[in-house]
Amino acid sequence: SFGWTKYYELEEIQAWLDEILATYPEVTKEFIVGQSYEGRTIRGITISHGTDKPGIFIESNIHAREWITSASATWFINQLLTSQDPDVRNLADSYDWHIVPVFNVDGFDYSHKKDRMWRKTRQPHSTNACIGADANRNFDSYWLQNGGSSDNPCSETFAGDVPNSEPEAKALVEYLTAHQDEFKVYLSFHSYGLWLLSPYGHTADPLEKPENADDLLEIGEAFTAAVKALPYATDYVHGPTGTTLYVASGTSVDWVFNELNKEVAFTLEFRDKTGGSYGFILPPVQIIPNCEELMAGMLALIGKTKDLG
Ligand code: 0X9
Ligand code: ZN
Repeated sequence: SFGWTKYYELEEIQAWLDEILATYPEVTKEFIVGQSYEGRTIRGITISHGTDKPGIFIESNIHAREWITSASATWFINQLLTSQDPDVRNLADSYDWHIVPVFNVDGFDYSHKKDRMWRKTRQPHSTNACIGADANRNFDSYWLQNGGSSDNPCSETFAGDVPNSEPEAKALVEYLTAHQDEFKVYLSFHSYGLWLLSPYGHTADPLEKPENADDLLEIGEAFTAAVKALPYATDYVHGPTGTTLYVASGTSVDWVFNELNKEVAFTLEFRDKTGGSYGFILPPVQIIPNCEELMAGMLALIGKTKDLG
């Protein structure tokens, strides 16, 4: 049976999702973001205990090899449905959750079956043998500008020939545009490095910052303190993407923040730690500790977001 002591293939995650939807028909509902290049369905689950609660959208595993992200997303879904912890129950009951555990379905499958270190999508290029684009550079916000993304199809950060060239990105843009009133917080799960990154990602100029930059810092502070307070004492680093990590334009988070005008949007970079010996190949024994950190951080992030109004 499904659990969090190993990583699962796409088919197994999909089967688990079916099981969850069948077990909790009152509070869960499937949604379909669209189809991948290879024709797989990009599926999501909504969890809501009531109607018209503030919405939180979680996109996970946009980068294929970042398996800890979908392992954590499925764990998080399970917690929202089964936890008896009053804080978690409150989190589950007070918000409408929209969660896509595996966004880059083609790449994820390929990373399991052919190349563990695959990152991009799987759409071939018309004039070059290299396959796929970095879906997290393919969105139409400062697309291919300011560095951190590439016009070379063989690069790991290839932005695509045009914005939304990847069917997956295009599908997400259309889905989020149509459903933009249903969420106010957007989170993108990645690994690795233990970062909590806020907009902007398209600039490293510290003077260029969002209007609510101070709020985002406060939220980041709350998240990192909550994670640090766990027995693992793990140090996340938070801050604006461009000045904290690196410039990366055309990301989903920046598109949601800039184009859909959402005030709270973060990239989470889970375990391994920066400079860690495992990197993307995080040992399964670390899945649960990572998930515990996610929950502690999430409670703080959402709590602080609510305080700020
Ligand atoms: O480069 C990325 O896409 C992310 N790091 S990863 O190692 N998982 O590939 C960071 C994305 C930064 N986010 C924003 N620009 N908002
Ligand atoms: Zn990533």
